[in-house]
Amino acid sequence: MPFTKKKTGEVDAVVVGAGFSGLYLLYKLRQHGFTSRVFERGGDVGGTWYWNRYPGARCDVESMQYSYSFDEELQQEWHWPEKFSAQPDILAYANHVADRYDLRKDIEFNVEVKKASFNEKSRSWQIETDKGEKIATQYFIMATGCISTAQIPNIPGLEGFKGEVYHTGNWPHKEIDFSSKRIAVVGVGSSGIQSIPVLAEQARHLTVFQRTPNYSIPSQNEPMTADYEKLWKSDYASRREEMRYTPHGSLKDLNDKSALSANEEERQLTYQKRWEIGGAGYLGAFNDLLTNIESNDTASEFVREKIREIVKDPVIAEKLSPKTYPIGTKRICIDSGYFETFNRENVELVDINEMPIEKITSTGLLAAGTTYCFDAIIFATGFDAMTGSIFNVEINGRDKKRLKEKWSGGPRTYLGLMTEAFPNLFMITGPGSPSVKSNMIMSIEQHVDFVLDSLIYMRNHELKLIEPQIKSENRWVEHVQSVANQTLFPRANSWYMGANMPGKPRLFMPYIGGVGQYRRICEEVVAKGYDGFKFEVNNTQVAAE
Ligand code: N01
Repeated sequence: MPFTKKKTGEVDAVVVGAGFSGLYLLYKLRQHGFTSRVFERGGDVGGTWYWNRYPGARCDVESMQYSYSFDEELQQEWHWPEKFSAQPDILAYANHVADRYDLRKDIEFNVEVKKASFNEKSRSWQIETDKGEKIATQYFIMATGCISTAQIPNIPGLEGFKGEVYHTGNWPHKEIDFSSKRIAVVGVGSSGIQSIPVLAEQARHLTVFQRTPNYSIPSQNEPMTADYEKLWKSDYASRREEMRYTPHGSLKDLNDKSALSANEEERQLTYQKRWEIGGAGYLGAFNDLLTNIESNDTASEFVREKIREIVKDPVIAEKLSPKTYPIGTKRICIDSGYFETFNRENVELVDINEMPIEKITSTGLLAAGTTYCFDAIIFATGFDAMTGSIFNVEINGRDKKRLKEKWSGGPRTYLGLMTEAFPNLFMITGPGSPSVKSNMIMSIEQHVDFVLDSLIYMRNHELKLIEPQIKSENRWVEHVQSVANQTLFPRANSWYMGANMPGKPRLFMPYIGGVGQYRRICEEVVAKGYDGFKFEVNNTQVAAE
């Protein structure tokens, strides 16, 4: 379908972001004859995989599963070189998709959307970009990703540091030669844990500043074998269908047995087997690891024991052993030789609970009176997750209501897709949906399909606006929290809880009820004529029957 604007300056949909959400949205909007403009602040497609180019960046969902399923030809033709893909391969795939469906011509790169205001009179959105352009659109779709707003902590003195400063989530687009350099890495989440082993091999000396140690499971990554690829490709469509109704949107071996029903020997054997297989499937060893603290303790202790075995210096091993939160309640890390790295001569660990960072100096860092000198400081300090990239755009809904104010106590959505008083604003994998607790690409596809089905429904019924009913939104917000409260997740100071950002409301943001369960809820909502939403035909409200 050719790209034709409705009339000068006005389109059916404005999409923010050209990551995996934005690309698929554009494909579907075009396929169904909706005009659109896609704005991307980066210089090319790929979203999170465009920005996160740090050494060692890799996906922790298996390649055969972390990819689009919407086109059988696409999934048959693409070859993944490894079981867990490295960032350059995932970015190459995003580029392939953009080329294959000729998407780039409708994406405007290096353009940031700054403001979006709902116009009561025209019943449409007015979008403003950093280039000063204003665009009117019926639908406004945020495809900005969940972990896209990189955070550097507010440590005094950073601006005076004379060396190089990097953030893993905003990595330069060129090779950096660390070979003669003394470098610091601050932060040991997934990004730190992936980059530290690679940086340690490159740098003269590496000092790791750790606030909270993390549980990490070896990825046991390996080259893709022809047999494994064939196994998937011979049966891709039915495997994808099965994935759509699983708890995490991926096929994993989940043991439906409590850790406490097994005896000690069986438990140890089970954990050992999962450790050898590698990856996040470790958490599927028993069915109650994320709901029962006693069960969780057994899985946590197994990993601590592994750390003690791997790390030669017992003092460092203890420092690297997480003890303050249950395994899995912060995003589990998947590594390639992380703990082993601390046996290297050129690697040092600083526990900032014992040695608090006081300030950054012109030559390095001062922690508890000790001066450390560095040529480069790398912040692996994470993101303002789930809401950060939404708030980067000033969004004003009905009666000039600001989204940031409405969400000042935490995000409020219906199904993680829409929020009341902001008609025709959709969020792909928004807070309150499985999003980061799932195989993201499967969740993106489900949300984009939902949005397009809604747009088609509205076109067929000559409806102008869609918006959640406040009572459905309130019920959904409560449901998201009540499901989370039945788990151990609220016990950790995680970014899922907003705890990594000073002043951010503390509540569990993604929906943890399961990808399959969530999909069934969405299907039921649609089957009941968009239950919980209300529509407007010009100025007349119509509640879903
Ligand atoms: O960020 P994080 P990330 N002083 O927030 C520390 C996805 N991802 O970029 O734990 C000192 O997890 C902070 O300490 P603490 C994945 O979903 C996926 O690593 O808050 N330290 C923590 O150690 C992941 O979960 C992949 O006490 C400070 C670290 O910085 C998410 O992105 C790869 C600090 C931040 O860890 C985010 O991961 C990479 C301060 N002021 C990322 N502030 C894969 O697919 C923060 N820290 C594999």
